[in-house]
Order: sequence, then structure tokens, then C-alpha cells
Amino acid sequence: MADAYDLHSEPSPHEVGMTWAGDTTFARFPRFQPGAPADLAVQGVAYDLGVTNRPGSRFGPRAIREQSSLSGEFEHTLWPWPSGTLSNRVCVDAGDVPFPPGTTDLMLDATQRRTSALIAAGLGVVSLGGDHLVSLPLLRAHAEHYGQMALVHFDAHSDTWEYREDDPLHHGMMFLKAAREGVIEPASSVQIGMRTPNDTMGFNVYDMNKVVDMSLAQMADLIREHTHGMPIYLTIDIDALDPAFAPGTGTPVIGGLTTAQLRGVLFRLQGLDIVGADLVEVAPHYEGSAQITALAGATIAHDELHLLAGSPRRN
Ligand SMILES: [Mn+2]
Repeated sequence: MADAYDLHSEPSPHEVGMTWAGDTTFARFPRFQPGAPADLAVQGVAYDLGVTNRPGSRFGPRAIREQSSLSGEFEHTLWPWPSGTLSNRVCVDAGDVPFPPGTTDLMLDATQRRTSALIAAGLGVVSLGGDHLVSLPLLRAHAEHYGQMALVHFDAHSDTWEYREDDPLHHGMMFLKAAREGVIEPASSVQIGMRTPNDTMGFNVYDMNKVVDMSLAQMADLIREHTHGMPIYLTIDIDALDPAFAPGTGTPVIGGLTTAQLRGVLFRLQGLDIVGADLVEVAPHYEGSAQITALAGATIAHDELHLLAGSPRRN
């Protein structure tokens, strides 16, 4: 009879090269343990009650984590980032913000307080949406620690619709609200990729009609110029990408950035004072079987971690 299988000493599927199996934390990072040393954390905010069109981004964090498992095979190296940008950092997956189904106020409160606690523990945080309303409590949490920030925002929509104080919150107005709360400064903020009509509301808006004539370096330069001297919060709606590259989202608009353009601009933002970031609006049930939206989201969130690791306050 063969020796008994030793459940205590078996390798993980990851350790024997099974890219398609095993645990699906973000990029196979270890899970966050309160009190244990860590530098950078990924968390999910699986909320989608703020949508103005198609729901489903509550499933974004799980889909993104699944697609991130392949890039997690490459031990802290993600093309084209310099090898080792993350290798001297402890990166963890902090799980998802808990809030009861059907609640917006409790999501706002839990997301702000949890994120603030992670920041207080010294962590740089990259958050996975969820619909874009989740950026409001994320911005509030970061402002508690870093003060007023510049917003660097890639999106098909500027999300600065006018509202009344008694209106329900939704994912099309929170950046105007954040500006009025003093959490972000519109004059130092940059919005890139818009292809829906809206007043600028004081933000520096570069819609696709301007962007199509720009090089990656020009886009990166204008971000550096507008945000100069301010801590930066980076927010990316996956619908900044053309639906050809990201069909799985709630409010797709034709004519957006390519994945190569967006990643190329992000790569050129190295060294900026980016204090926090998010990647939102991946709604996996609208994609085909190729899961390219979640794959794009996973890769771009991984890019955001590299930017946090390279920021001057973490070096
Ligand atoms: Mn959008």
C-alpha cells in the first residue's frame, strides 16, 4: 500500500506551476493580517447600487482577482515596470469592505473608516470597484491623512453632474461633491478620456477629441503640470477604455483609449506623489467569454500598485 498522502506538507497549486488553480487573492498576494508588516494593500468595494445604467460591478473585485492570478505568477514583476519595483514591498490582499446588501450609507461609512484604518497602518491602498460612487468614501479617507488632493481621473464620463443636497447619491456626481467638500481641488485635477457632454465644473478636462492628437508623453506631462505640488488620488473607470478593450462595464461609450495608451500614460507617471488609487466599474457579466475587461482591470490595478510603490513618500 502506498504511503498516506500528507496533507500537511503538500505544495500549493501555485508552487507547482498551476497558473489556473489555487487561491485567488489579488496577484496571489498573501492575505492582510492586522498588525503584520505590510506596505501596499488591495481591497474590493463590491457595491453597485449607484449605477445610472447597467448594474453588475459588485462582481468586479472577484472577477479582477481571478484574472490577476496569472500576473501573480511572475513574482512581483509586471511588464514593463522595472524588475523589483514591488519585490522589496510587502503587498497584501485586504479582502472586501463588509456592508449589508441594499445599503449605501453603510457602504460609505464602512469604506471610509476601513480605508482610513489601512492608511493609518502605513499602507498604500488600491481599491477595486464596484461602481464609481465608491471613490467618494475612498477620497474622504485619503483626505483625512493627506489633506486636499488633486484628482487624476481616466473615464468616459466626468462624473461631475449637478445635484441637490437631498438627491440620492449615484456614480455620476461624486467628483463634484468631493470638490465641494474640499477633498479634491478641481483646478489641480485632470480628467482624461471623456466622450459625454458635460460642463468642466472647474476641472481640467481632456476629452477624447483632444486626446486622440496627443502622445503618451504629452498626456503624462499635462498631468504633471496640473497636479504640481499636490498629493494625487488616481481613479480609473475601466470605461475610459474603448468598449473594444473593455466591453464588460455598465456605461460603455464608443471611441475610447486603447489599453496600450492608458498603460503607457500610467507608466510615464512614475515618481508623482500618488497617495491612493482605484480601478472601478468592471461588470464581468457583460463581457464575452474572454474576460478581457477583468484582465485589463487586473493589469491596470497592478500598474497602480507600482505607482504607489514608486511615489516619493514611499521612498
Ligand atoms: Mn464612466
